[in-house]
Amino acid sequence: MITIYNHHHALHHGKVEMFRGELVPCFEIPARADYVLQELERRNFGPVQAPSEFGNEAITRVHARRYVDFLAGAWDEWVALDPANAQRDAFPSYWPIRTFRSDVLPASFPARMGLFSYDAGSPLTSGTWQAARAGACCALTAVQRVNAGARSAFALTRPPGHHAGADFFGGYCFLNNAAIAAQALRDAGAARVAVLDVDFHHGNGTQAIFYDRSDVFFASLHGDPHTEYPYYLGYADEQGEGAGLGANLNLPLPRGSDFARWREALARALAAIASFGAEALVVSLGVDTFAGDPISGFRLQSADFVQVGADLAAAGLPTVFVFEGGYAVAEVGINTVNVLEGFAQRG
Ligand code: SP5
Ligand code: ZN
Repeated sequence: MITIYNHHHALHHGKVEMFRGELVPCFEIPARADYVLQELERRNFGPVQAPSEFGNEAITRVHARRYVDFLAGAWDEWVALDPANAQRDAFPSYWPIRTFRSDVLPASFPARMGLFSYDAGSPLTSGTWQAARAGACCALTAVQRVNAGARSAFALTRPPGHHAGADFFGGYCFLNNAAIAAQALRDAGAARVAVLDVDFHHGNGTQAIFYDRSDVFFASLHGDPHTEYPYYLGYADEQGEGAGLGANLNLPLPRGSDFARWREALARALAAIASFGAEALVVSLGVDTFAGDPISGFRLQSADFVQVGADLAAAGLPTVFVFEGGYAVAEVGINTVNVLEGFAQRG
């Protein structure tokens, strides 16, 4: 399997995130992608290539232009507030929750920071835009490889993407790489595309982007939002709206779920994708379902990820893998490459 690797990922390097009144060290760190790359190379898994360049047009197919413009200039605006900010990660302090307006674009940078985000756990740093933009190019290049006939391709990038919506960041995510990939597959001629999100956390951004659309099916297996981040979306009764009704499937599972239980849900998601008639598949590949993950609550073992890959391959669809979460840094490479290897073996 071809890997498209984001050589610029480390330009995004948050120091801290807000957690229960404290700034704690970031979980989403550059070493995560380094470990995955190292493991790919150790197993001699396949070619690792650089992404091609793409303009912002493919990004604004799923993201609002005013959000993309905001991200591109955010770090400079943050430092312009106070030169000392150059040493600090940027965080929002205000959010336009219910009863506030979100149609007006405030001149104030901190006000826009809140308009375009939903949590205080996602530091924006000097190179966040460059890293996220290169990540979108990775996803688009992986799509190109699959469109050229490859059975599958893996976009190895960070920051992750599945929590980012059309016009907001959060959950360590800025540009929704999986959604960008799905849209690119549609634009290249696939009539129906499925996004399957196996990260521990619900892919609220991806769901929201495609919620009213009948051409992109979204299925997600994740920790029950009653108790797990992102809390406010990901419930089983969210089935899509308008033309998209029936094209959204959430399979929340209780904290502590083991692989047997998780795999039953995977089978349900894959059956739904098959009856939808998808011609191509995008997998939001988070491995924070691992038992040793420091911020998640499922109990998958490293060997289970090989079976996950084989189950995904059995769907028989051209497949673009996009790297998402997974914070047990020492095992993130093994677990991720186990999925890819299970897929490739089953072919
Ligand atoms: C892509 C992805 O997996 N994003 C996850 C974002 C989760 N953000 C909330 C994390 C809460 C951190 N909890 C720390 C617990 C320390 N014991
Ligand atoms: Zn996650």
